[in-house]
Amino acid sequence: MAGTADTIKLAPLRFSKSEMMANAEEFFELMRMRRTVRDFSSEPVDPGIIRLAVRAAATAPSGANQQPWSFVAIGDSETKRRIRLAAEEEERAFYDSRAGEDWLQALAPLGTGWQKPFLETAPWLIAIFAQRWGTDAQGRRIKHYYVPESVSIAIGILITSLHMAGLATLTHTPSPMGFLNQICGRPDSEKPLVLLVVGHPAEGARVPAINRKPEHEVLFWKTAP
Ligand code: IYR
Repeated sequence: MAGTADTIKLAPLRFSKSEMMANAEEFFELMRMRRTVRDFSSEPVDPGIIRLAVRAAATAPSGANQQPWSFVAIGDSETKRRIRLAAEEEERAFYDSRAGEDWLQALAPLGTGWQKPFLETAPWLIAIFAQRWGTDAQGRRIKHYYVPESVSIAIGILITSLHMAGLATLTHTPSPMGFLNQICGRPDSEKPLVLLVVGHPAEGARVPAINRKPEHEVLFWKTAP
C-alpha cells in the first residue's frame, strides 16, 4: 500500500558554520584538481580501493530507490585486451567515418584517436551498466524509473571517490559498446553507460590545456545571495 514506508531516525552530518565553509572550500580545491587522464601507468592499484569506491557510488540516490546499476571491475590482462580490441574496432569506424567533420572538430583539442592503449595499461577498468528494468522472483519485469539520472549520479560519486583516493580516471564511452555485455557477462536488460579507466597517471603525463567555465556562466542566482 502506498505511503506506509517504515522510517528510521536520520543521523545527519552537522557542522559549525565555519566548518561548513571550510569543508566546502577544501572539497572544491580537491575537485578542481581532477582531470580526465588518457596516459596511465601500469602501477597496480589495490582492489580494496575499487571496492570502496563502488560501495560509495552505490549509495547514490536513485529513482524509487531501485539502485538500477551494476559495476564490473576488470583487472586481468586477457579481459582488458579483449575490451581494447573490441573498443578499437568501434572507435576506428567512429574516427574514420561515423563521427563526421563537426564532431571530429569538437574533439580535436582533446587529441584523441582510435587507438586506446590505456585500456590495457591501466590496472583497472570499471564497466558501469544501467539496469533498464529489473526482474522479480517470478521472472516478471519490474519497471525502473529515472535510470540514466540515477546511474549518472552514481558514476559521479565513483569518479569523485577514486579522485579522493589519488587515482586518475578516464570516462571512456566507445560507441556502440554492446560488446561489454558479452565480455562482462551482463544480461541484455543492462545497458553499458561508461567504461571507466582507473589507475595512476603515467610519469610526466600531460593533459589538454583546457579551462572550466567561470562561475557566472554556470551559476545563476534567481535570488541575490
Ligand atoms: N568515444 C570516442 C570519441 C570521444 C567523444 C567525446 I564527445 C569525447 O569527449 C571524447 C572522445 C573516444 O573515446 O575517443
